[in-house]
Amino acid sequence: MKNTSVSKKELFELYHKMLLIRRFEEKAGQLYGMGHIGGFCHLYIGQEAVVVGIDSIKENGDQNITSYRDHGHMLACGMDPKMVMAELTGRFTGYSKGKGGSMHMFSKSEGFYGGHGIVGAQVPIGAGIAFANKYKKNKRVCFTYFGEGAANQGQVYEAFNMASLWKLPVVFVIENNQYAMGTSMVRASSTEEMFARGLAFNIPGKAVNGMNVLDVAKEAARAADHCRAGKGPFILEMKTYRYRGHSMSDPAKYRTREEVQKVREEKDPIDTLRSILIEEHKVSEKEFKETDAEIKGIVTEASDFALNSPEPDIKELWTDVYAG
Ligand SMILES: Cc1ncc(C[n+]2csc(CCOP(=O)(O)OP(=O)(O)O)c2C)c(N)n1
Ligand SMILES: [Mg+2]
Repeated sequence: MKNTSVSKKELFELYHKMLLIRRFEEKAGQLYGMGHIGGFCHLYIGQEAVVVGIDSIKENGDQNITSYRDHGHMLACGMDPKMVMAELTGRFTGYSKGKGGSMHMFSKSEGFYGGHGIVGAQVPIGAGIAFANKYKKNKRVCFTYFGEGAANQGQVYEAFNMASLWKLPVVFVIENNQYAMGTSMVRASSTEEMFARGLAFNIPGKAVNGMNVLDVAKEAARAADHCRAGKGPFILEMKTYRYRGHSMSDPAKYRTREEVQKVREEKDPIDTLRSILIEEHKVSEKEFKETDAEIKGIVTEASDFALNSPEPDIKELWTDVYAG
C-alpha cells in the first residue's frame, strides 16, 4: 500500500488490524486482572496506528524488532493471536512454550525478532539484522522500534554511528508516547525533537502524526525506499500516546485522567480511521458491526485456546537453555 489513494478494502484491512490489537490488549488486561497472566505486561492501547501503518508498507522478508511493549507488533506482522495469548498466559502452546511470557516472543517466519525487556537493547540488534541484510544484498529493511525514553540510552548512539557509517537498511522508529514509565519526556530529555536525534550521525529524520495510520504508512514507505536505495538508515519519530499505564502496575500519578481522556476523544487512531471510512467510503454501521463481531470471535478463540492449553511440563526447565 504505497499510494496516497488507498482503496476502501485496504483501509478496512488497516481498521481491522488496529481493532484486533485494541481488543486483544483489552482481553489481555482482563486476563491479567483475573490472575491468568503473571509478571510484566505492557499494553499497546492507543499506539495501534504506528505498527499497523508501518506493517502495511513492509515487503516480504522485512524484519521488525521492538521492546517489551510488543503484542501489537506481533499481531500486526501476522503472528497467531492464539499462540501470543497462550504465551502471555504461560502455556506450552505459546510462541516460547510458555517460558518467555509477554516480553519474550519471536517468529523467524514472520520476521519478528522480539520482544526485549532491556530498554534500548533491541536497537543495536536491529542494526545487526540490517547489517546482515546488507551483507546478503537482499534489499530487506529492518524496522527497529523503541520508545522516546530508550532514545536516551547510550547504545542507541553506538548503533546510530555504525548504521550510518555502513549505510545499513534500518528504519529507526521512535514511538514517542510522551512517557517513560512515570517520567514525561519534557522532564527527561534535553530536546523534544526526537526525529533530530540522528543529525550528529548524518541520519535524516522526520516527525509523523503517529495517531493517523495513513500518515504513518506514507512516511514509512518513504523511509523504507530511502533504505532500499542504499542511502542508509532513517529515523521516524512517531508522535503517539499510550492510554493505559506503563505496565499493569502503574500508580498513574504522573498525568491527569483529563489528559488521557482528551487524547482518546480527539485523536484516537481507530476513531480517526472510522471517520474516514464513513465520510469517504460510506461504510455502514452494519459493516462496522460485522467487523466488531469477527474480531471479538478471534480474541475469544485466542483466550479460550490459551486457557485450555497445558502449562509446560517441569522437564521444560532444562530445554532451550543454550542455543547450541
Ligand atoms: C536498561 C534498563 N533500564 C531501565 C529499565 C526499566 N524500564 C522499563 S521500561 C522503562 C521506560 C522506557 O520508556 P520508553 O522507552 O519511552 O518506552 P515505553 O514504555 O513508553 O514504550 C524503564 C525505565 C529497563 N527495563 N532497562
Ligand atoms: Mg515512552
